Amino acid sequence: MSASLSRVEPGDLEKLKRHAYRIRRNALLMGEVQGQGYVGQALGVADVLAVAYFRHLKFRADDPEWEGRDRFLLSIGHYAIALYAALIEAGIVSEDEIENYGSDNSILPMSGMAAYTPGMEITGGSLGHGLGIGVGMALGLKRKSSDSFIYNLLSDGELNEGSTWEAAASASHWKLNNLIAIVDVNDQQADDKSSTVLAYEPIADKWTAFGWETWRVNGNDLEELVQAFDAAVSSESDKPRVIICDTLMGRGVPLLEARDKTHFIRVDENEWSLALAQLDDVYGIK
Ligand SMILES: Cc1ncc(C[n+]2csc(CCOP(=O)(O)OP(=O)(O)O)c2C)c(N)n1
Ligand SMILES: [Mg+2]
Repeated sequence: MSASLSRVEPGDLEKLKRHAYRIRRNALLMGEVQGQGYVGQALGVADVLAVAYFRHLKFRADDPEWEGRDRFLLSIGHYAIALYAALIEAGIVSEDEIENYGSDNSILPMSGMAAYTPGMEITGGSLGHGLGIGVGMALGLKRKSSDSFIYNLLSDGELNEGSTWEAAASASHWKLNNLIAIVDVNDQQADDKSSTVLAYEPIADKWTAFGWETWRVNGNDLEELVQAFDAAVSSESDKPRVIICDTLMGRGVPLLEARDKTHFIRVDENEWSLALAQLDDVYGIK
């Protein structure tokens, strides 16, 4: 962590913890509908989404295209289930949609598509493009004198893409201090551990060298996340900001945390109720 740390009230943490629990629960319920999916990512990134949506993002649940909103760009289209879980918790998408997840004509397709889902700002499944889109949007908002932020969630797998680094260089060139990148470092991608496929360390030094203000936190620790997000949002520098979040896939459900291959998981029918029960247990919910 760099920058001075803000004090986080225990009550705030309790509220965020509750949101993170419900985001995880929504993701498991959607996973159960299809019997499979990118549930491990949703569980891993739930704490990050809780802090982004319920501490910082400006949005209107009944008017997702409100011009004054902050934009949350999901560069990793396959993480759609994670964002849906947060959009449901935020009241932007109705809870009733859970049972339609991934079926034909659902507003919640398995890979995120902007035209289908309120609150889904971009279609991000072709990896490595979200940050470039974020740069364009951040530049556009600046030229309109908007005070909205662009948040851009990308993955460690996307650090393998040259386009991510072109966007990173452009963001500092254009002094896009309204752009906050969030990197989910779960050390996993489709083929293997990310660090085995292409070594990515030292990530923080790389972003700093590209002209970004940089924080690195345990992405499953709400207090650390709050401190980094607070610092990124309130910084007065003219640099773009990045919060690098080390997360654990499957976090909050021990049976999924223990899985070897977590990129796309299949869960036996009887295991979904066990997963939900384990989540309640971890959160001390009876
Ligand atoms: C440009 C592009 N190349 C390849 C893919 C295929 N693909 C889908 S997910 C994925 C893994 C990407 O890494 P990461 O997002 O870190 O995976 P996770 O953490 O979800 O396992 C790949 C290679 C893609 N969607 N887009
Ligand atoms: Mg990954």
